[in-house]
Amino acid sequence: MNKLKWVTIAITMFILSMNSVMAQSTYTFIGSFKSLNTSDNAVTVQAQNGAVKLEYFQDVGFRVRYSFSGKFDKVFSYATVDPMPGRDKLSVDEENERILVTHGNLTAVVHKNPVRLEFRTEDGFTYFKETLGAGHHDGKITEVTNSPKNANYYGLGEKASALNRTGRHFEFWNTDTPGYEMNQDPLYQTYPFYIGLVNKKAFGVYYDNSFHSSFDFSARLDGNVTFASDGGELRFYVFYGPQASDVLKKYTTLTGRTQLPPKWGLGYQQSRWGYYPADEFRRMAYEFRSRHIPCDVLYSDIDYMRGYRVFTWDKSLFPHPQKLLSDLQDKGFKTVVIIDPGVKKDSSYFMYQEGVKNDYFVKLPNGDNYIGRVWPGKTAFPDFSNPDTRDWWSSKYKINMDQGIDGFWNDMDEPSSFGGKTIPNYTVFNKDGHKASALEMHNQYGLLMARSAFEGMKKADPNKRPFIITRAAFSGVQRYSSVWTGDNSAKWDDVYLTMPMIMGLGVSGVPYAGFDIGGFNGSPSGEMYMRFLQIGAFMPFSRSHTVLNSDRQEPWSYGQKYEYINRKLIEYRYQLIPHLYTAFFEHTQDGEPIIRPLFWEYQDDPKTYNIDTQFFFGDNVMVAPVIHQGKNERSLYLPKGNWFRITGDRKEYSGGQNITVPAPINSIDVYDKEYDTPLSGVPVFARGGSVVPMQEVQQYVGQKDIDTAQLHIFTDGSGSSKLYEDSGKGYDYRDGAYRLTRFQTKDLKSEFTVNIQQEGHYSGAYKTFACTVYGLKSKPESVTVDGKNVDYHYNPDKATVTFQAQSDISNIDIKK
Ligand code: MIG
Repeated sequence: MNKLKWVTIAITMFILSMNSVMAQSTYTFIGSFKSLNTSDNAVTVQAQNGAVKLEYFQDVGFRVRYSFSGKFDKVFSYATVDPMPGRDKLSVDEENERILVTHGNLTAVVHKNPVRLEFRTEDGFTYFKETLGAGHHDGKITEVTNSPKNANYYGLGEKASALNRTGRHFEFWNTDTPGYEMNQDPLYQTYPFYIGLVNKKAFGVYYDNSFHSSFDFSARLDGNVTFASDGGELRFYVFYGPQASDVLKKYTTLTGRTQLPPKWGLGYQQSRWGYYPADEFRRMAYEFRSRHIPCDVLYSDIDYMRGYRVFTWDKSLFPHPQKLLSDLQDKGFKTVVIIDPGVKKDSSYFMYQEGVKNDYFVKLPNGDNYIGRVWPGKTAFPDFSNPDTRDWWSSKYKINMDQGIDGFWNDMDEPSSFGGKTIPNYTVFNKDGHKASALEMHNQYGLLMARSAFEGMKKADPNKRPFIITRAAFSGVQRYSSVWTGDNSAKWDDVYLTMPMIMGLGVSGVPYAGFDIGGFNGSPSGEMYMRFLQIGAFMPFSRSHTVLNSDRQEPWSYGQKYEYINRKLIEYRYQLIPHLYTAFFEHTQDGEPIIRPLFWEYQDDPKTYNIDTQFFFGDNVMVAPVIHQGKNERSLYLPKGNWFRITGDRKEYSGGQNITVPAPINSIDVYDKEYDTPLSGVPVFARGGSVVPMQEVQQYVGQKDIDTAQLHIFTDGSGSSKLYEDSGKGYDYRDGAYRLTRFQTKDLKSEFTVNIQQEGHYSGAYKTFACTVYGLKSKPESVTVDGKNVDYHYNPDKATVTFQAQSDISNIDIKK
């Protein structure tokens, strides 16, 4: 090669590298079409300023990848399932101005000049359409798409604002935000997933990107939805409904679902920062049992550790942890301990020693371990994106589990570090061998710590269902953990926020969620605590928790009257456990949320699109709590159909209207045994045509063998309901040790029938169904079960019929 050629190459290289380091002054968009390449179940379009690749994943939808270099690396994602669903074949049709890429009845249209994508159904409904489309600027990426005038947006997880995201701007950067305010953003968790509702049809988009990012729903740029991220690939999945539940089913096929938790995890749970020493736990156990307030789990906050060293005990406060934990077990309590990621920098502490020796910690660019400051003082941070770190960390859970710990509570995993809030952006992570900075790994820290915890519990005892709860999270966390909404406050605003936050998580694929009942910061009044509990008793995760040095915050801390009401609420939760457990099961099947917004069930009714303070608790049961001080009633919207109030007076209402119902603060003053008035402070309704399975109260899950399910059967409507049963622990259900009962009701003029079908064989299943049928205005002519007349009791005041049946029946027929 001659000298000139070398010089030319050198100059070209120089100019090329200058180009990539020189800041661009404006965003560059993808530009116009150059060529089309179809191969290997993928369609790649090269454009002026980059390329776009389309693929279709089975039961998920289209994946879109943009590359501004024109090349595509192998995809690596912590959020999506591994292995990924298979890729389907696409049919491609190139025209002059556009390319049609079709899978089944969905088509991606690639317009050529400029290259812009549009997704539509066979019948011509465009649900997702690029306007400015895909652009980049110094590694930052953006995607601008059309937002029709009547569009409504949901999702993004635990945002502290109204459920409907339309007209708002949001950010994602997991942040420790103690005492957050209404509309404060960002909070602890990141879910770059939303559901759009246009012309009553739903679609969804998931941006598989963990950098600091933002979503703008027609706020900064009217008529558009903008996703922008500070880095990474512009890679997203587009899901089509038309039902919102179809969208979530597809999203959770991609990012996974929550498996059945141990059934005790559905029980009421009690926590506070400051339960110590050991005898305080014994006292709590005694209080719950002697007051007959059901409770399954007690929590230990950071106080149990020796100088906040994870996987240790402070022996001066907890001299015999094993003895304590077995005493608590004897009384039917499970114990969960908090785990913070920060490892105390202490050369005599085994976790620090092992971490330093084996390079398990997050590093500075010069290779030193990064040291921050959290509760233990100076701390190193495990790099959970290093597979060796995950292996090591997960092997430690056995230490606590062998002592009798049943579950783990991951905190400070944003990660939070005092002074500067989090660790620096330039810290270095392993990313399973790919190497990345905190810019990319920050938002996934909690996800990966939860994964380690999950794997740790599995390792220590493969037959135990893991119980993990985490504060920080990213899409996919539902595979490993439940979540709570961090440090809320004893404020009325926060009583309201509980509902849009938990519904926001549910529609974003995270069903197992809850909030600190009573509020973390500050001390609620008895009234406020009760109002929190009237919501919290219906949450998948139901736990009271509060800050160090606040007033006592147990269900009995507000005088006898409130203790009575609070006990009734917690008892009611336990009565509803068969229904709640069934909702958990449903999620495992299709990703359904447990707490559902009204629009979820009534997508055709736009009156439901902005309701933040009513929710479905599993199938068929709707809760409309009071969220204002001094209020004794609640106005609410009943969607079409018929509704039976099941707390308080048991009145029947017809839907499609707003109603106002009593919801007294001092419901106990009007105590009437027959109508359970202590519960009348919270309006709860069952849908006509549904079957709601309940059972007797127990003080903790599994306290006694219960052989009778109480089936509450509501007429004046037709519909389907389910009851799922298994042992509540272990994995026998995967080998068929479960029973799933499906109820189908039919309400005709002359008769009301329930068809019952069962699958699976579970030896511990209910033997008897104690049935109560509601809404029978006159005494029925006959009640038959599997064709045989049964003895029944008719109560004209309540318009109910009650009777007993075996649990393996297949038909109930009530001749009106
Ligand atoms: O810096 O462990 O959200 O539930 O009680 C505060 C003490 C650390 C924050 C958690 C809270 C927990 C508290 N933690």
